[in-house]
Amino acid sequence: MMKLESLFTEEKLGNLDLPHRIVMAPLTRSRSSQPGDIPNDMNAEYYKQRSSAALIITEATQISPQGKGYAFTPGIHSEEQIQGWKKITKNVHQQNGRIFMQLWHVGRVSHPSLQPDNLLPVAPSAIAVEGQAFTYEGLLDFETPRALDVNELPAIVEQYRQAAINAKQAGFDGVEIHAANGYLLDQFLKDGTNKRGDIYGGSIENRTRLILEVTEAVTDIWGGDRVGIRISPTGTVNSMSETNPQALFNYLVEKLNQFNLAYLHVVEDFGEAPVNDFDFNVLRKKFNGAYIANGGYTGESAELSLKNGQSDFVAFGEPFIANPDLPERLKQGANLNRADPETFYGGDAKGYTDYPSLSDQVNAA
Ligand code: 8OZ
Repeated sequence: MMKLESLFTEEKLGNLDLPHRIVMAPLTRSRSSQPGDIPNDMNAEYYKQRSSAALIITEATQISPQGKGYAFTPGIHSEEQIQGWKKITKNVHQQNGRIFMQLWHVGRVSHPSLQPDNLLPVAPSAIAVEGQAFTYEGLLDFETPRALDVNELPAIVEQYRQAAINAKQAGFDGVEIHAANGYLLDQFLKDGTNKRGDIYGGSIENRTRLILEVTEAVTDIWGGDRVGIRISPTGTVNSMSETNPQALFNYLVEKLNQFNLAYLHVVEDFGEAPVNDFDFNVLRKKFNGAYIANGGYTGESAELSLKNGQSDFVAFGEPFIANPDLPERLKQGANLNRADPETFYGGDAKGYTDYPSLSDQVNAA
């Protein structure tokens, strides 16, 4: 067995000292209290159990009612939600953990039944996602979204700014801007979804405009060293496509450097066919903060990535669902519990807070 030495060295992330390199990836679990999309005690227990991550990044959290696209996901736009999140940040801090909130606007990946006044979801251009939305009435076909007017974009930036303020009130250590996986900011970035003729569409400079405005607003609140951003340059989930991802993301990363962000979090693989000519290392070399790699890593492949200088941290998703004490398990070379996909989204404590840690297993034996 390979020794996972690099995984267990300390490293700075922004101005935070992290004890090792194993980050908990953002994971949608769809278990907030209704009505109101409010984080609850069960959610607080789930995050507490996972406090030994070098950094927890929360599940994607809607910045506004309009930013919601899935039933049961939590928000950060109401007082009740802020109070709910406080229980989570308190729990994680009591265990000496660190936690960033992931700020999310889904754009077109929503459904009128999830939107204020049952209005159409919004997007850069009126192009529908293929497939179905996860609503309170079950799976429903996506509809063609309404293209945002250029005059509405300052209010979108404002939604991010307010959510960043609310996250600070809720006691987070920082925030991650979700610009990956086909949601609003990714829809503006990529040319398959952005057909705009104004200053937010067309050239790479124009398509990166909204994300840079959002980053400016969020770093205004937090300072760059408490902000990260997540991107998925080659991702195609949610009907995404881009003609020239390398040029687009090279440019974006160069522009992001002005904000001195803590980290760039890159979804390198979402279980899709790899894009052979995309070079993630170019992004890593261009970026002036830490690089968090994500996408199907094991302890061993993460170790190799760190050792080869391809990343500074590695974010694990599924393994953290099933192994609340994942860092300790990797350190000991212990067996990993397997995650049950049936309980990923929605439901109760089953498949959520009932996965055992090593100490639970010893006590049960
Ligand atoms: C899985 C199911 C629902 C949402 C993402 C927020 O892909 C998500 C998500 C993932 O970033």
